[in-house]
Amino acid sequence: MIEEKIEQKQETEAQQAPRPKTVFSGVQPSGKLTLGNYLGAMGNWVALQEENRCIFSVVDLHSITVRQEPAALRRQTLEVLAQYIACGIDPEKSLLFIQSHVSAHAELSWVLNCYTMFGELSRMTQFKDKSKTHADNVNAGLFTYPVLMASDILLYQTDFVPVGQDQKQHVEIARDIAERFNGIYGNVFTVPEPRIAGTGARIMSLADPTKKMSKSDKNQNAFVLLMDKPEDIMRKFKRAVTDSGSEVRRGEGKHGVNNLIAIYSAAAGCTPEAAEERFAGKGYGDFKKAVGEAVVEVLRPVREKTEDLLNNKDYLEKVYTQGAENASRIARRTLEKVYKKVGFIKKPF
Ligand code: ATP
Ligand code: LTN
Repeated sequence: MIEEKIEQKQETEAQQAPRPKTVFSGVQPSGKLTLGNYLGAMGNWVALQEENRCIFSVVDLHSITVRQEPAALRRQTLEVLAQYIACGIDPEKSLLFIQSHVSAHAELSWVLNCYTMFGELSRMTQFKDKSKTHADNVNAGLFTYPVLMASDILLYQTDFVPVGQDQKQHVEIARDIAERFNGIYGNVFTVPEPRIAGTGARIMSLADPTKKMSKSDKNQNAFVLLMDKPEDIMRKFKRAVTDSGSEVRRGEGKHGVNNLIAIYSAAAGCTPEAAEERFAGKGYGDFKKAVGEAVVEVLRPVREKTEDLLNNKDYLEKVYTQGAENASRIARRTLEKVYKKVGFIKKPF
């Protein structure tokens, strides 16, 4: 009798408990990850694992919108997976998988292509930028990139998408596609919301602080890599472009100092105001050294753990195999619903 009551109580509590929110994000294995990727994306995912259902993918399908060398792509894919774990993403708590292992992404993407307008895609700033930087290869995949990203997000009925500032527009088009589809067929997709990092949301190049820090920059001094050695990190910050002034204080047009203060506060875990106070009366030289040291300390465990994991390929294989199985199961449910809604005959096997 008592047991029954307890069971009943547990059931009611379970019904009343809010559904955990689903979080989805991804990084392209298009090169070596930078401090920008860490502060704008992965570094912020760790805390989300405690209270949400988190799904993180290494989005290799996206990366071939720009030509990749096959052996390097394979290496980088494993390296990104290892770096997810090294940053503190726990495969026991979060689902980690490689995008090309779950065919539903490409399949949903085709359907959603037919619900996305040419004009909408033409307005995407990433497409416009990449068409300029890769003028010799403006392929259709580069154009429909946001549709594949919408598919990634919508397949898992995602509530939140934690990304850097540059990806906000892509999450917004995913919302528009979801709302359009739901408007025609009823509630098929959860409409996702972007979650943009605070101070780390847009880390700028150390060589030209008016440009985003990007792993595909030709200038090696423009970015800090997660795998850079401490002496390289210190050298890159020492050379970082600042402004003509001398005060460590943010200000309009002070792109270099603004960026270094953002990096320092994100790495040292303080507010930009506290960073300014800490360096009041100090020169740029001392400040740049302190920024370098703070970054070295944040990245040291990530680099060491990544190196360990890359020596344990069996473990990584286990993680991505299990991840692909679990992700496929969830993704298939949404894909079947979509196929049914648009009028496809149920698959016989
Ligand atoms: P690429 O240079 O090849 O276009 P990328 O360095 O921009 O790549 P992505 O794989 O496209 O990296 O981005 C992965 C995540 O990192 C995204 O959430 C993106 O918003 C974030 N991110 C990338 N660069 C920065 C940056 N400079 N500052 C903050 N966040 C960033
Ligand atoms: N386009 C993203 C990577 C990405 C992504 C996603 C991020 C692909 N699919 C889904 C969040 C959710 C980028 O960072 N360049």
